[in-house]
Amino acid sequence: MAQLDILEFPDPRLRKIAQPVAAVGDDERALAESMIETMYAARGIGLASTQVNDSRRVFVMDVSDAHDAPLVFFNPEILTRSGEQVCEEGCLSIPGITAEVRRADVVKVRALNLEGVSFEMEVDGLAAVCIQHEIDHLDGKVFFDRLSPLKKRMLQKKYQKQRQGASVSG
Ligand code: K2U
Ligand code: ZN
Repeated sequence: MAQLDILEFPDPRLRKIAQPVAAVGDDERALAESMIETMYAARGIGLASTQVNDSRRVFVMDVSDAHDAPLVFFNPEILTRSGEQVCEEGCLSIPGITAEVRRADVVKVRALNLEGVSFEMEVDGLAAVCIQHEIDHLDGKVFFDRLSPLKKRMLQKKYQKQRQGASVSG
């Protein structure tokens, strides 16, 4: 499989809303495999198709300690969410910036797996954060959007300065 380019904020393509797949075929499985390879290469624990400029609605995740248990979620839907947690989040599309984000602590999600079979999973903690973070990407959102207007403005300025510094130093 191939490593894919990850779009970086403020690329407008990160604002596209991913569309459900009609079926999980060989092309969809190849996309998922490439996303898993790209996620590991970028040292991520999640990656959404929007971040690699693909409109099919899928994300991959691996929150295992050994980074050897990738999961694939086509057409994911959050069925229930409960509780609350605050997690320091980063994003492969917004490198170098982190912020505390408030999200549900427990989520139950339904999706199609690599064989196109529907499954449900209830998770908490970091897995729950990751699932919510990735589904936000599929809906054209980034974690900045979940911050207060002041915090969002501050971090966007910090990120822009960081990118300008990087482009000057080459
Ligand atoms: O979608 C992405 O950009 C990958 C995200 C997923 C994620 C964000 C916040 C919290 C959990 C998952 C990350 O960049 S993956 C990097 C990472 C690694 C370990 C812990 C948290 C984030
Ligand atoms: Zn992200």
